[in-house]
Amino acid sequence: MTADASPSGRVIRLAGAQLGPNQRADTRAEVVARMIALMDQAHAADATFIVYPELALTTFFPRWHLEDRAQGDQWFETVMPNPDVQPLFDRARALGMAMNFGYAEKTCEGRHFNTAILVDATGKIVGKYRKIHLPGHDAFDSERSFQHLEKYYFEPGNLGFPVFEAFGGNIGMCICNDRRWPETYRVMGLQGVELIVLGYNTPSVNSQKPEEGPDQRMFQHRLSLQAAAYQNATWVVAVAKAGSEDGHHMIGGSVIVNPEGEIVAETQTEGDEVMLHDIDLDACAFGKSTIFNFARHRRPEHYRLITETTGAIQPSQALRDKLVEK
Ligand code: CDT
Repeated sequence: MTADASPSGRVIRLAGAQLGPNQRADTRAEVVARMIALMDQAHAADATFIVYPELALTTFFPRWHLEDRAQGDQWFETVMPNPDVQPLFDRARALGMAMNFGYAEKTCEGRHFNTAILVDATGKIVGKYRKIHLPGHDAFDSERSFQHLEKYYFEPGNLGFPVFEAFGGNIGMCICNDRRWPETYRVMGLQGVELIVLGYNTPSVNSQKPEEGPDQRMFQHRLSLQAAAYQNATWVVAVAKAGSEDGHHMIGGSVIVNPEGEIVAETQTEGDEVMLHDIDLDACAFGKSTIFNFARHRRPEHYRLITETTGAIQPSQALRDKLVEK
């Protein structure tokens, strides 16, 4: 789906590059070749910024429990770019294409993160984000119909939710499950974010609730993104890795959401597919200066619980007294 070009001066022609499934046996070289093919399509359509999914280079490996955790390092990158990924960087630079993609990162200190990077049109990494909201569990769980071991393979990100001045605007990143948490977007909203890019791998069934299937998952996916875009007056671009990886199905439904919360582009398949839109960054200004003018309307003195507590606490008179402004 393509939308009309905007008359504004700060317009990015953006391509969301949904990936179909990466099987466990697929090599990095095979996946990178598909990513390059999508980049070529995006370039032919005049896009200058391409967004790929979470853990784009591999299968969604947290579904696989390896007794020996260290064996999981086969799915991690220790250097970026590395020889497997260099062809993608080379093609991006040759085409003058900026990009964002996710990968499993192992640092030189041996720490493991679920990471996304922002790369400018010269091939320079200008931004990095490490996933903060890690869903799932940290040990094999026989009660689930399949595993989701992000807490086993990764530690929570340590870079906060940074916003980068890039491509003429304020650009932020988050990853998959982060998109379900309002805090993710508001912290970036408070840095004036105008475009949030994210990738996801979302199983189409809840492993703990079989009646929660693809329709409900798609509804909650869109609900989260559309609410966040509207409430922070920002563009949000969400790109799936979709389809069936070794028999494990994931939803598609990659979307571009405008600052009014409306979906303006959406993929139609569960395979490799490019969606396009002209992202007018100036379209954020109205919401940011009116109903969501944070400086004018926010009341952080009443939001203390958000940073002072993690889990919900029981209401009590003592708590109510504590929350009253004195
Ligand atoms: N990759 C990822 O974060 N997926 C989660 C699955 C949630 S169920 C454990 C998501 O929020 O889509």
